Amino acid sequence: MTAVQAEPYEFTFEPATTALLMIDFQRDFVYPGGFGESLGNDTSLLLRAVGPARRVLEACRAAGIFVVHTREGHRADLSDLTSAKFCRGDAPLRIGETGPMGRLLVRGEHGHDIVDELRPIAGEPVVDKPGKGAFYATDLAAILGVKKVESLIVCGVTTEVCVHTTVREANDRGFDALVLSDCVGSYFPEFQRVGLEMIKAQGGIFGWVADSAALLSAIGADAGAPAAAKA
Ligand code: TIU
Repeated sequence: MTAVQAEPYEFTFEPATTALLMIDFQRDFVYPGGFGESLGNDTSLLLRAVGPARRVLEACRAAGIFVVHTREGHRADLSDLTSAKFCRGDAPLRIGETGPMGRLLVRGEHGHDIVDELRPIAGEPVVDKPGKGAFYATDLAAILGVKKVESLIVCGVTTEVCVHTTVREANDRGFDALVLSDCVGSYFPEFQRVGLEMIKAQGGIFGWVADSAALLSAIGADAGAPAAAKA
């Protein structure tokens, strides 16, 4: 068992039955010109999570921990986009409309894909999800089941939307989830703070929270080491 200093108390996991879940690190959320900015947000707040998440990704790969990535988005014909989702907000550009990185949140478009720094490698499934939660209308549960995963280490964006929804769903499905505070990001500093508080409150009502340094130290990686050069 590996033990991580976490809140509200130590998080223990068996690396062989653990997955690193990288949620929605897509250009559409993290960079200007995408879906996130079209909703009126400052994307630089999300970019801060990419460096720490990259160190965790590389350390988990080196430790042999299974990695799964998710992407939020829709079919090109938008047949899986509900009006309940399409109509949210007062955005100048909506899902499916064309911005500088292609059609917003549409699969196959440049903006829909994962940022270069965190690009998946062979053996790391990418789960395309039409909703906020990663279990809704996806095969994520099947993939984790085949690998006999019991514990999740979670990085991603945004903290209070797709990360929260997914971690709540994971808890209901019986997974223990550790959320890494500096590897998740919100467009709203207040939501980042409160979102993390909510996970670990009430004795860890639906998860644990630690920073990436605590995880890296637990798996024997050096938190201070620079991330390896881009492939
Ligand atoms: N808007 C926002 O905060 N998030 C999303 O729309 N999706 C995800 O969190 N991935």
